[in-house]
Amino acid sequence: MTTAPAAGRTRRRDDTGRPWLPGRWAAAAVGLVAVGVTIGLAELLSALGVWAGVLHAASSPVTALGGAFIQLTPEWLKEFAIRQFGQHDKDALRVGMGLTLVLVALLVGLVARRSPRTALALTGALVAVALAAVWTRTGTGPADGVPVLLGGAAGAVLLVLAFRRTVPASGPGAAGAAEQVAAEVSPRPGSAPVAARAAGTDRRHFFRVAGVGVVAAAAAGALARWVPSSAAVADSRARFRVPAPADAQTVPAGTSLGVEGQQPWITPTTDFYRVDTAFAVPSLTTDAWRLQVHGMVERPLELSFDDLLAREQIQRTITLTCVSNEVGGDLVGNATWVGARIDDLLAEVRPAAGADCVLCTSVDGFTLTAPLSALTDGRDALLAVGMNGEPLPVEHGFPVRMVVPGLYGYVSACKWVVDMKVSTFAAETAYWTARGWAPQGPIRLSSRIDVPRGFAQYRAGEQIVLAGVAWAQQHGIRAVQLQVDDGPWRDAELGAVPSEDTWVQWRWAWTATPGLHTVRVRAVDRDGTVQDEAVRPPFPSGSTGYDSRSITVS
Ligand SMILES: Nc1nc2c(c(=O)[nH]1)N[C@H]1C(S)=C(S)[C@@H](COP(=O)(O)O)O[C@H]1N2
Ligand SMILES: [Mo]
Repeated sequence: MTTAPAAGRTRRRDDTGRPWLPGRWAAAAVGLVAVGVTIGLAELLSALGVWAGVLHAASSPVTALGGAFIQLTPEWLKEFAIRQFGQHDKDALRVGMGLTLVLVALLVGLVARRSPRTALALTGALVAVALAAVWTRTGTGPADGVPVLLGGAAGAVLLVLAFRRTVPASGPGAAGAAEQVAAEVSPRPGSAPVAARAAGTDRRHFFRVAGVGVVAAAAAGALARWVPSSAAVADSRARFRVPAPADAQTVPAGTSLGVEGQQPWITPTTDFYRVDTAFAVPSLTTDAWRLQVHGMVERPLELSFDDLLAREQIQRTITLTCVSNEVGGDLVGNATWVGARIDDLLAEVRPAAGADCVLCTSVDGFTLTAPLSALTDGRDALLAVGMNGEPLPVEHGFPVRMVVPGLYGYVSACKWVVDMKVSTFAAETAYWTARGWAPQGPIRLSSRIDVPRGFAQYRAGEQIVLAGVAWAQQHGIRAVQLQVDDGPWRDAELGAVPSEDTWVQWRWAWTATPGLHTVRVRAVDRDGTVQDEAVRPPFPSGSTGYDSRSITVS
């Protein structure tokens, strides 16, 4: 304890004896501990924040710095890294980043030995760099800087506590500390017992602080990993680039009719409906993902994510539909998926005769039974890794989900899929079928009015434009028809589509006569089947009935 301010600048000692100065290695190690505490705490706070849904994944300094580094790396260096390290270019990045941090941390400790203030300034600079990385990631906000700031504060406190004894109680800090060092090398004769005692106290303090720091950093780091690893998943997702498909469907011009208020033909990923039983979104990284394909098969197999990517990737636009969608509802969306064909995969494992279903299990235990025929009849059933040009969002099944045209999601679209067991409907029940939903779930022919949204008022003589979508996955839409009151059914204009597996936009213009009218919509598929008019609820096999609007013309 510095009980009396030092009198002279050259003899900066007090009556407790000369302050003990940690050795270089000890100092460097404490620098490591301080940076460890900073990163450990920041990672923990970030993981908790992401888990609680209040922070962005890039609030993690490691994620943010990695992202910033990749972004700032010049193209030639990236190419070099990919050439040198191939698949492991991200590991090389991680090792490089880790080494850099270790070096900076050692430097902080060494500097702190001489000048704690400079070390603090260095820590501040490190925090500033991490903050810049966090805040330049797309989607982050001011709050995402909190983990780094608090982590940095903790690291700074540790440095101050550890090196406090060598900070002069008064006088110019850095210069004073340097003088202390100078003074230390020529110990005052005769003060040895006191000095030894004081030095012992200081040393104990120093190592106690360092020890607490090590434990804190390790605990924070371990906890951060243990917090359902959404940060790790976000990191895994950020590092995955959807492969260029070997076979990409061409989408014709004119899919969108461009009516104001109409939903876009491709549903933006952020607007895509989400339905699942997952309370907390499962955390599965590409590294951890494995798919078991087994059951009634000749050659069971296991796929890693790399194995999956090594298979031919195809790109298809497919409209997904939830069986719970009400007439006119929005539990339906159209997206462009990239993935590997499921029929090829099943052909390789060779299902046994008599098998008629595939029990698909998600990493969180959700199950569904998909008809084996739908997965092997040549339709574009996919193990998808990409959605609208991006890796699957975590809530839509990252890293791998199923997409099967023509079947409702509850019997086909297993998200976070890790297990496919070829079996029989007689032997299996799945999550929803156990609750009474139909074992077979073909999507019902349906249509919807998007414009106008609800009750609408128009003036007599004004042209009223109605618009919406219709879908009949695996069958295709031949016509969409509209009926005013009890009048004849009239054909709407249809948008272009690349296949029968997507919804079709429609548009119909009508010049109104005064009065209150009801307009109804129905679709006809390519087989000539007319949409079912009977009103049915979604349970147990999908809603039916016509969507309609009341329109007042005055
Ligand atoms: N693991 C898992 N996959 C699942 C579900 C689920 O609850 N858990 N729900 C299914 C249902 S009912 C539908 S409609 C679709 C919805 O997919 P989306 O959330 O990506 O729109 O996912 C299907 N896959
Ligand atoms: Mo669903």
